[in-house]
Amino acid sequence: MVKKYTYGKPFFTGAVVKEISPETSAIPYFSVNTEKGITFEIKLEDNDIVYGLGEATRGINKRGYVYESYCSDDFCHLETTKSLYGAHNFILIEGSVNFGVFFDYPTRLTFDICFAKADTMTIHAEKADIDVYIIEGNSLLKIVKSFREIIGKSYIPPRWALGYMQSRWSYYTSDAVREVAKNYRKAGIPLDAIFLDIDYMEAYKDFTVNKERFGDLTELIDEMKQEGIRLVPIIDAGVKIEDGYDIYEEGLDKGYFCVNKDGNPFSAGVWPGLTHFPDFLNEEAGLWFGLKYKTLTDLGIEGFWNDMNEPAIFYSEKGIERFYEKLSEITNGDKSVDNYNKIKDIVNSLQNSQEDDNSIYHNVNGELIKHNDIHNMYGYKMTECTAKALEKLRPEERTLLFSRASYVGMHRSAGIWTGDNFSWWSHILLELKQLPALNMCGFLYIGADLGGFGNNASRDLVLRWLSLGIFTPLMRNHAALCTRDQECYQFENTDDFKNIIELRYRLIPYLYSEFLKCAENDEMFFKPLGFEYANDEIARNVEDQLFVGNELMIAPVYTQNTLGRYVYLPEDMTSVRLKANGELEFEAMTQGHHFIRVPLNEVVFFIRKGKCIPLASSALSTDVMDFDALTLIGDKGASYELYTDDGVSTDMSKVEKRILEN
Ligand code: MIG
Repeated sequence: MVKKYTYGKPFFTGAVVKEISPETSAIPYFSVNTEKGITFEIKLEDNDIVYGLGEATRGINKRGYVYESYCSDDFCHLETTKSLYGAHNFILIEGSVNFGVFFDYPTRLTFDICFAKADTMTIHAEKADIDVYIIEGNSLLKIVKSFREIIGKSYIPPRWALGYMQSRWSYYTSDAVREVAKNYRKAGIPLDAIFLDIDYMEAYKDFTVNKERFGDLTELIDEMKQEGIRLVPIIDAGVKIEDGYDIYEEGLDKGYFCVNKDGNPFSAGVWPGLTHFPDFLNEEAGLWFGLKYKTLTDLGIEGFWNDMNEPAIFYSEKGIERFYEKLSEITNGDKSVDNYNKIKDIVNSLQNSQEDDNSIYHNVNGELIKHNDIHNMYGYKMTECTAKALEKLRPEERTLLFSRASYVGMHRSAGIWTGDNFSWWSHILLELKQLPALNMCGFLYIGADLGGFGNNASRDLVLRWLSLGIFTPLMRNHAALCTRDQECYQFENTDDFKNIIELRYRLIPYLYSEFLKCAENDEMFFKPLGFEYANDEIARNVEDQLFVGNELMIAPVYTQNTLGRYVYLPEDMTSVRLKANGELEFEAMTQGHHFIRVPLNEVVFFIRKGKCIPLASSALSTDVMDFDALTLIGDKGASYELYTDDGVSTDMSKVEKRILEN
């Protein structure tokens, strides 16, 4: 059951698609204070768990820290980071009370989850204009489902997007792309896509292609497609200011860019140089930008990733003017620490500054709206516009699309990747913890940069991360500029990588089928153990294992130089061990704690009691996989309901449902 409580005049975000009339009675559970903005407060018992917040740092249980929903380009996020790329204001409280709550509020929202006071959670917004939805139900899964029902169905990618994908900032030439494909094929490692980062463009201008380095892009796309490999180009939010560049000139002419208070387009420095930002809050402007993807779909492109759409800003034109003014206050030649600190502050004030977010304006149905009041909607609306345009450009087939910034509601249009992580062991575990929280908000097509984006990845880290990645719908290896190459073939004994990625391909019929079910029924693909075992005190405190779909449990290894790990089984299960030779070994295991040995080149996962899953044979790409020749593994006598289709059609009524008996 969902109830809505409206305070003030909330900005319409479109996150909730179901019409719900606001209650006139006071909100339950919370005390509300409207002295300064609005603050919701609730007392919690020691054993209550707070789930949610989507893409955030720290635990599956969010207790003990302060988080801020404010889409941020935080390329080096630590345990202390409060805001990441997405803003997902859904939380779920389990224990002495059981309910979900969604704060529909498009800009900075602070969640103090038992940090200032161990028994108190407070949620604070600067403006008392907010819609709050209270969702009740008799289990956590039902509460999530009720929430998902009001925010609308999740995006479904084409099936090939569940294949393994390789990315890099950047593959600079079409020959570099060919080289990646050749090396993967030579090593016999499956691959379904290669990503094009910003350097495929001409001077980082959206919807252009660099002629010297990618002059043969059309041929390249066809050649790769023959190999079963799709190319997926990046699109950035900022449009380069350059005379003669059609996107810039049209946007300027039509008034489609975000403006300063004076009505002139807002300018900021990003990769292309000085840019304007399309005003995605203005529907007409958004659709105009979205239809520009045609330049690339016309060449045969079937997937995109939208980046820099928090929006990320290196500096604004006004900001750099302020910078020079402040610099004049610095004493030339002064070697004091004071002066050093001043210089440092002035430089640091340039990037992603609050002052800039306060100076950008949007045109929403003819009304000027301050960016800071709707900040968390920018990437969401960019990607929604992209998706709407792609439906027009490629009406028959699903297009792969994912974004960096997001807000609840964007899950209907696309997936997300979790932004710039590092090649750190702690970021493997962070990914695991974000997955179920993202599912709660409807984001099903999700994954992190496998192997880590920043810093140099070691062979063992990539192997362990892939061993988690084979279970995430979005399975992409991506790395930053100036870091060690981390394509699988760069390391010794590529057969170990091949074996693990082949397991992914064998699992695709299951993963795809579970994905379709979750999208159809508003369910979670990744579940913390406590969602099924709320009365098992140990299960509800497990922070490093997940159910994947309804049949599997995973317990990835996320520490270096280890024999394996402890695993808690909330019920009897069958462990499945992928051996280095590709064979699967099964062992019946009893409920309770176990130490599981997991050599680097093996993967262990668990099939739940009374369940079985289908496996296919692996192939070099999903295009050449046989999705009909399936074998079942798991409990004898169990059955599995398989969802399957042609993998691309936008008509989801074509999905076939078939019962397989083991
Ligand atoms: O400022 O396009 O998160 O995946 O490789 C960096 C270059 C811009 C950030 C993205 C990352 C991408 C990079 N981009």
